[in-house]
Amino acid sequence: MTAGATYFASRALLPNGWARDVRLAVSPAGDLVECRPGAAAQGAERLRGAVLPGMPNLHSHAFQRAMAGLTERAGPGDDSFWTWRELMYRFVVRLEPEDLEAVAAQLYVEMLKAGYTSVAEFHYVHHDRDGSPYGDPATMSERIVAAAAGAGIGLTLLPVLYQANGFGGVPPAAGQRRYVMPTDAFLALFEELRRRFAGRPEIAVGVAPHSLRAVGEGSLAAVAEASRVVAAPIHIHVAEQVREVEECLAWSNRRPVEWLLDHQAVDRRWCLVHATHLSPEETARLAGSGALAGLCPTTEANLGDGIFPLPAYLAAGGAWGIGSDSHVSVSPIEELRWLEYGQRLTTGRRGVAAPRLGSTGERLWRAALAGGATALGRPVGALEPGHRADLVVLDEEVPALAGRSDDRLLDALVFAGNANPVRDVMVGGKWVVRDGRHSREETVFARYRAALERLMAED
Ligand code: NGQ
Ligand code: ZN
Repeated sequence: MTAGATYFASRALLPNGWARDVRLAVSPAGDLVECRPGAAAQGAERLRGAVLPGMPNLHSHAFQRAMAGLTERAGPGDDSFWTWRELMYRFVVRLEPEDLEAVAAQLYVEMLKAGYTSVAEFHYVHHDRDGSPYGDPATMSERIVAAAAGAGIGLTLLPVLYQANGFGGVPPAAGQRRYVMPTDAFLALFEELRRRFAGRPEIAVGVAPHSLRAVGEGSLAAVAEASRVVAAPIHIHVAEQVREVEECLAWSNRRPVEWLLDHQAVDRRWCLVHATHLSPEETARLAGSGALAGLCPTTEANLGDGIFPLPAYLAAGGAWGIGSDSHVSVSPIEELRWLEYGQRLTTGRRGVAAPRLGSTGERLWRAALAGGATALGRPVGALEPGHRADLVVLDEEVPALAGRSDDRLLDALVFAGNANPVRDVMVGGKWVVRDGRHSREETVFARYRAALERLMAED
């Protein structure tokens, strides 16, 4: 093991706000052991700009990065979430394990360069192209782990349970055959992944029942219980599209989030991805549950999902984080900007994310750090002893950040920039990005390009 290291930042965002002259000591295992403001620089490596905790990305389907931009051509009929999903299913059928690893590694390199230092991978492509299980049921999961380890990003692996093509147990469609698993096989996979990756500080394992459309009441209860006994995160897509709300009402007389809150002990271990369509009562109940709303603004815009009721949710004390989901954008800045802009466009107000005095950019960044860390179930998202040494050094030489001190800096970062101001990125005490370059970016990109050529040849 190497010795720990000590760094010095002239300014850094600590849990209580911006601090000056901060000494950050990192243990050999990659944990922060000291974060002391007003300290001396002596003997420490100077960081070359303002330091932020790295952002957790709470929702990713890595393979979808390879189809970003391919679904923007009009077909003969109306385009919607559901027609996009058809194209996505056709793309999934082509993916070999090495393609998944190549695409995920490229995506994770891009995430790191953009300031995400950890990701929750909502992983549902489990089986071979014809739908038969691989000899090792963790084959595809292993590729995700290899991609994350190769890129150097922290990972919360969320194997997905998928069983039906609609509420009430509609049988799965042909395009879903790579996802479908019996509950006992799924629980065995979850246990196996936990066993294989125990003791790896950069990896956590949780569970993800895909949605109330895809998982029935009994299976959902079994998965929730398995995660509860080991205190693992549990993520689920919910109420993303109006049609889903209508189908849930027809099936159960309840709206999706209402149904979930009525049937499960939803608490801060839970992340409800999207949760776009909420009644005022659901909004208040969800906020009060302590669960995270997993907001993915650029994907939600791209798919025409709708706008999350952020003002009422914040007023009720709700927690949230951000995810890049289908990866039409890979930038925490863009997710946060779109989150706020969607609200401004629909409410006619400004500063919606920061209803009290203060910096909107800082409120957005800090809320997403705290929510993301909870959703990932790992000690990340804060420059504080006991947390992973995941940090982002901003290049203060980019014009948008020039002359912007402390609480103006994050406003400039979120609302005023075009160039990516991320200069250096550390994950678990290791530098993965220096001067805007990832240490393995050429190799990773060469593999990605080869995978893309193969995938597009099948078009
Ligand atoms: C997914 N994506 O699992 O990739 C979904 C589409 C579905 C988003 N919901 C599939 N954005 O919801 O059935
Ligand atoms: Zn999703």
